[in-house]
Amino acid sequence: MQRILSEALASHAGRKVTIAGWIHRRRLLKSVAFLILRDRAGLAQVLVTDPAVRAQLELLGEETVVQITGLVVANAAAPGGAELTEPEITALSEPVTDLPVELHRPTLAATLPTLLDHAAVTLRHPSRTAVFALSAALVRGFRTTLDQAGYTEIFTPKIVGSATESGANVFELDYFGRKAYLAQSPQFYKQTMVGVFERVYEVGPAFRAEPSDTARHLAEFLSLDVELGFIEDQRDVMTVLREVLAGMLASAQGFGFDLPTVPAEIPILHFAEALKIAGADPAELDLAPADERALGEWALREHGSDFLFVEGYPTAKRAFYTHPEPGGSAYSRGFDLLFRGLELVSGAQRLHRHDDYVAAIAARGDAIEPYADFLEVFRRGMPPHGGFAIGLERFVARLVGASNIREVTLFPRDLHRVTP
Ligand code: AMO
Repeated sequence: MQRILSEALASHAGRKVTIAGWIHRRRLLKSVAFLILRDRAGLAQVLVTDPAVRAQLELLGEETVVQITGLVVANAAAPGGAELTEPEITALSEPVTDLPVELHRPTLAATLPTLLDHAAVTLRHPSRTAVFALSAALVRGFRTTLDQAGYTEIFTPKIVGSATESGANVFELDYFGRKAYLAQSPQFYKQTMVGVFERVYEVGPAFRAEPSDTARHLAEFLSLDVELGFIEDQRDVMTVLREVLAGMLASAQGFGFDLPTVPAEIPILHFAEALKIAGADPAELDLAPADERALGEWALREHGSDFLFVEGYPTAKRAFYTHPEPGGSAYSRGFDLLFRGLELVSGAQRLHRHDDYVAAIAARGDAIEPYADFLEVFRRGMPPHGGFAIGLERFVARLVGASNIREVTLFPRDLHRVTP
């Protein structure tokens, strides 16, 4: 018997078919019973009139995995406009304990710890599933946009020999008796690969030993990294980022979320102006979360935009590889993209000359030696280049209005959680 998906029922009216999935819900009425089956495509209604099948159904709990063969009949009141009748039900696997949540309710009523402790089950709820379908579509859009623009996808190691972002929040591990780290970012490798492919991207995990227990930090997140050569300055990178965001959102239509549009020109503020608008102390070297929120409101009010670029962050607060504004300026060619008042992306033009790296590292009082492998490529000819990294979970959390990044992460890792 041909097995079809729930969504295809209506197109098989009048035929005998088999569907398979989980018992989402049972409704045992006086004269008839309904079984709502859930598969990867959605829900299907099964009408039970035979007393023997009804007696069988009464013994099958929710989330039992079943295969059902029956006759498809058009029914405007059923999900998808058709239902399966005269069913023969085969149970393939029966749950052995009660469910931690009621999956058949339209909204999942559970605390965050319950959602996460039982993630493999709570993720079955259609509201949670939709979030991860959205994430996958965003990543697909990221890849497609960059593939079409001539970028090469790279896969770089996540066990690395040195920290890239800052020494403090790096996970150290014992690597055959030597010290190694979990990569905080593919930063060095993506820059290095500009020297090979000119334009590269990577989709991969990034690890941060984040001591901050906040609603927007994870110890492991998905970093969408881009790096490109032959740029004038950070503005070229920001243009690419705009295209990438538009491509991601275009690919994410159709999952039931109301998605924003990316303006043709995302407003840009210089860091110093941003501090003023946020009402922050002009001596500050970074934007606090409250400043970012105020700037998000400003961008929406003044420009009708959910997105805002802030460029020219002080060099002292950015990573050593960031290109400063020329002429002895204290500002850099580093930028952030704020989305609805939250930092979603960091990027910059990078240094590309060997001597500039040596000077920048020395100016920070750091030793050159740990960076020797990275610096080698800058002795061999590197074009002016820059790039950025988007935090996927932050993007999704803001898009779906989740108040905590953990809600949109399959199996979040944080200060307190390393299981399930
Ligand atoms: P940065 O450290 O700002 O930049 O990270 C880039 C983006 O990744 C996301 N992000 C996080 N998401 C969840 N939990 C975390 N702990 C976390 N930390 C960062 C944010 C952030 O904007 N190498 C540079 C990027 C570059 O210049 O190309 C970097 O890693 O959305």
